[in-house]
Amino acid sequence: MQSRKFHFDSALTPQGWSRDVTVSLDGAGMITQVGPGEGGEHVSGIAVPAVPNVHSHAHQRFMLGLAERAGPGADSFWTWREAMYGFALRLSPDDLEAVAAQLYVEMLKAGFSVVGEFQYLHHGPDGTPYSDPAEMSLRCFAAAQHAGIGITILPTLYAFGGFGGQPPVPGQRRFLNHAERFLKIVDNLSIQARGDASRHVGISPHSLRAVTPELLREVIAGLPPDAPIHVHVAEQVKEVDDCLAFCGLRPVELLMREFDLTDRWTAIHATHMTPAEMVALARSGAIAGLCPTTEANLGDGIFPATQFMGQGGAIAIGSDSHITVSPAEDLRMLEYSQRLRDRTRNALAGGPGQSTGRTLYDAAFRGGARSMRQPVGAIAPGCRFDVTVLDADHPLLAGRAEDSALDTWIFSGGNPLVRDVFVGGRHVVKDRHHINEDLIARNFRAALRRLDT
Ligand code: NGQ
Ligand code: ZN
Repeated sequence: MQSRKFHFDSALTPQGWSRDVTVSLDGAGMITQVGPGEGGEHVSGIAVPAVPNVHSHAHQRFMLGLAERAGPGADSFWTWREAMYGFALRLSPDDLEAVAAQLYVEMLKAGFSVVGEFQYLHHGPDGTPYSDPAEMSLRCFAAAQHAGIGITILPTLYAFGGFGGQPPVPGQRRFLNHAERFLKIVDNLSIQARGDASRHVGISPHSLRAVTPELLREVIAGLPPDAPIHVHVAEQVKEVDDCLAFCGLRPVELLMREFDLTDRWTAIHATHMTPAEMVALARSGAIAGLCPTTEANLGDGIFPATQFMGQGGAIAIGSDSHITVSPAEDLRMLEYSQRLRDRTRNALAGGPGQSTGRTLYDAAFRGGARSMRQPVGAIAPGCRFDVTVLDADHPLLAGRAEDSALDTWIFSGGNPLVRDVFVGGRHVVKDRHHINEDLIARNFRAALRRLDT
């Protein structure tokens, strides 16, 4: 690619909102300069840094709308999980690639530019590894490339069925690895990511139910020292109770006793914490990877966001099971959970007079960039040009600018206000259309027909 320039009427930069901004890019899609004045290609609308989607299980997108019917007994997270395992056993590599590509198109159209793929469907349906044990994760790379989204692949380390190394259940057979084969997966992915700025590799120990601290330490010792680590923790009350019964500690306490958490770590959910755990997690620098629409859908509970952010804790957002795919909706759900719990308004705004949407949006793109460990998260020199452009001509944005435009986007229902999205300087969503959306949708429909949903 050539070096280029884009001109925006309005843009959110680290210095705040600026009018008439020209952004220069190098041939690799990295920002070299941001300054006042006109020049280059004019893109109409309001430019904001695109948000990373730090927690995705792409395979779950294909059960969308198929788990919302009351079961014979009481429904819970755990009955949903049984149903999800049933769906997960049916996907072939081609199916996963088709489902993930469609999902990634939807993410881009909603304003996300990077996905953290927490990928645990490693082996064939009977549990036999593919000839390349990284096959399924490589399909996520292929889907991301086709869609043009940045990806931090987080192959999942999964070995056990419960705290203390309990045996896995048959429904988990596609997920399981020992340290050696797992590190082979990481290596094979790293080879494919080398020299590609839109790909990055980390790991995701599934949870302290699925790995022991000893196994995880062995794997971490085989990784580059700054590879990101994402782990589910304390999502459900039953998980907290089982952890207490196993070792007398709660999951976040156990995680922090066993590992020295830093901003290399993202704690997914961390819903159920005591005030002391919450303060310790916030001070560790670890990012809380929140998935508010999935957490609501699965009946997890309410994350203590006012307290955690009040302690300076970093957050990021993820669409997780993809029951909804929208940064605006996840941020709105996060704010509403606090309002409903506390019977207040503007619960997460930074302070008097500050915009709630702006506080949340800043937190999500900054925390998201750290969690993904990719050079994104600001319209500033040295960052990748990952930018979401809101449609200033949309009737809902008439008379709205800057923070009020962000608040309107986040509180109005979201996605229709996103007009253009750039990833690494590539214009992947143009006037609400993704550049490959027809072909990707055709492949997705064919996969759903094969899967007979
Ligand atoms: C997952 N999903 O791994 O997809 C989990 C459910 C589990 C969410 N936690 C399975 N939202 O936690 O064991
Ligand atoms: Zn998850």
